Amino acid sequence: MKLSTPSAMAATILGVAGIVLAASGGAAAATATVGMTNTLKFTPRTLTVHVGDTVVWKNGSALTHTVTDVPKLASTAGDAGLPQGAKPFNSGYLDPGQSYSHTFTVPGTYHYFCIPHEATGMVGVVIVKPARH
Ligand SMILES: [Cu+2]
Repeated sequence: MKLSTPSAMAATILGVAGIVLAASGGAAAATATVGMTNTLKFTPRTLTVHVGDTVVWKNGSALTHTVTDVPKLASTAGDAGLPQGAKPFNSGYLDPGQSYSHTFTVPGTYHYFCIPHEATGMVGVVIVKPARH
């Protein structure tokens, strides 16, 4: 095989890495989707996934929302919460049509909220169970 350009080299490296990822772990990681609505809700409000899974939040509304799990940014204690060892995350402002994704690596219960709509109850929960075996 002739690798004449850096991009060809990169494509080859990525291809090999893809095979390794697909073959390791015994179970493929999954992707789950949460919607963000005009009625100021995350749907589903509570989602259960497994370690290694990715959640994609899609703003299908006409409003701007955030996906925020940063305890110091919450007006009400308990609207944000993370298991020990998990890092806070924050999408920033998502315009209509935009998405944000987060891959969960620490099991436990995550309470998150939308910054502009926390006061009106736009909060959600992700429960992360140990990795599939
Ligand atoms: Cu919102």
